[in-house]
Amino acid sequence: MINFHVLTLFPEMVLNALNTSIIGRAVSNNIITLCATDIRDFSENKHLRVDDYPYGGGAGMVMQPGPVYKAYEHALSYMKSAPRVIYLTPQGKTFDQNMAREFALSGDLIFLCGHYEGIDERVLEEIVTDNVSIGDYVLTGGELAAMVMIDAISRMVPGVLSNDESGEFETFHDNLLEYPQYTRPEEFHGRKVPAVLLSGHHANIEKWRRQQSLLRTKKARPDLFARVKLSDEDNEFLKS
Ligand code: 6GU
Repeated sequence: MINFHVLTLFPEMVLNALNTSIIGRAVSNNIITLCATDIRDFSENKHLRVDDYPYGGGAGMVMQPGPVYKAYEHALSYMKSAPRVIYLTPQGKTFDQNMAREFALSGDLIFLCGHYEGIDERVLEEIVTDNVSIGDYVLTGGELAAMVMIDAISRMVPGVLSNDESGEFETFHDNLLEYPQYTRPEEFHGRKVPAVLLSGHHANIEKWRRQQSLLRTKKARPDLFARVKLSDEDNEFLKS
């Protein structure tokens, strides 16, 4: 059981996207909960503004600390234990599968999504426990990053994936990328399914898949490949 609570200026964006497909099913089955609080509901002025000019000048606007703090307190009121508060920012630590596994062990998680040039530093100092980025590029806001994280974390929670969808042997296990998959028909646009997969010889199929994973990882992700634990048989194959 894990409770996700997103603090955002665009709650409908987050809820619409995540109440779909596998994550939506997990919400319906009460395996995870998903809430979004609109930071604008806690605006401190009559025009419902939540941003203002940066002290010291410069381009863009900065989100004010007050509405963010009040939205955080509102989210806290739904929670039992002290949650981790994740601020989505390109300045954060890069999200990966290990982080997804670790966050999946949490009870409650709050995701804070910024917009404009960012959020007043003082409220970040007060509430944020983890700064996380999803990669080296700049998004217009934290929402897509929060959605990426919630999807990846949720599928690590027991009961979210069915047996068919189970992620036991898949990309990033042992730092290997997945082998290629085929289904019917046996021939498509003149391309045949590799014969070994039709052979029914399970040991040979496993061996072929391992070899394909090794080749793919070496070619596409040398950084991951450097961390793969190679067996004697793997080394033998890679030499040939
Ligand atoms: Cl977490 N937020 C924003 N705004 N841009 C990003 C990001 C996060 N991660 C990569 N780019």
